[in-house]
Amino acid sequence: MQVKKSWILLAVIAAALVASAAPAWAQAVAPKTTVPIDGEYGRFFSLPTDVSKNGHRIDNLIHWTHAFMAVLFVGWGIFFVYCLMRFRQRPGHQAHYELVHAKPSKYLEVAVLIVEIVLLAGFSVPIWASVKNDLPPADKAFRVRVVAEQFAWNFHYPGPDGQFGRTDPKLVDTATNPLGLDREGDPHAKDDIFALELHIPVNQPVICDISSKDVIHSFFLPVMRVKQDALPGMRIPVWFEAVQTGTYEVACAQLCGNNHYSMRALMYIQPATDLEAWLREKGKPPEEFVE
Ligand SMILES: [Cu+2]
Repeated sequence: MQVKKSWILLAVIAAALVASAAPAWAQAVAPKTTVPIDGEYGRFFSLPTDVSKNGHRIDNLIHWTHAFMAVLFVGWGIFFVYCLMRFRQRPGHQAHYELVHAKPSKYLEVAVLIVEIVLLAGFSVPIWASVKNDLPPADKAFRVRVVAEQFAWNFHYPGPDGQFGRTDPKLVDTATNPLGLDREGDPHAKDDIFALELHIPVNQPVICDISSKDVIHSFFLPVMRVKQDALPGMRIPVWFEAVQTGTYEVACAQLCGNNHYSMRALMYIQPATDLEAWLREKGKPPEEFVE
């Protein structure tokens, strides 16, 4: 039985429409938190709100790549339909199988190749190098360790001494010491701060060192255009700079288990003074390190 082509086409268009509306729908039905989240999260074909210094460079790259792909898509689509009609089977026409040595198609393919090389070598690689590899100087950056686990984000701040204390997987206790901090053995660990929320300063570079306690997760800050896999046994730095205060979402972008959907945290972007006050409050009595 032959399914009508127009029905298949309709189904494809309907699926594309549903897929494009899915983020907005997911946001509408998502359980509301008591903390209101700022910004928009990509309705239809738009990108999420951008509150980072480098985000526009990533967005530009996404836009250029999509524009170029749209041109290719339309161009190849027209060519495809043209071929279907021009070379259809009909009486009096015989197919012949020799290669066509046409100049225009060669020029077109070279042009596509050049645009792709320019996109990759001229845009992607330099942006990747500066956004990803060139970390800001350590003395200028605010540093946090991010430890992923099924299904939560743990944040580790160095405390007033500015030094991260030693952690040991043997000391991990999900109820009292989720990071496995060696508070007895290492003096630097005594003042370290643990939280389930990410608090960062506005207008200052932030370096997050990403690791995982169990499986592979992915540290995702949509409004910062940051996405980095969290791998057990590795500590991978990512950096960004917020240009606006507010409350935003930290998500996990790697399907990491049954409750992956619930693996989220809040990110508070604050003026430096507010952040210091929060850290002071959080670091007060050692008994209250654990939430
Ligand atoms: Cu996860």
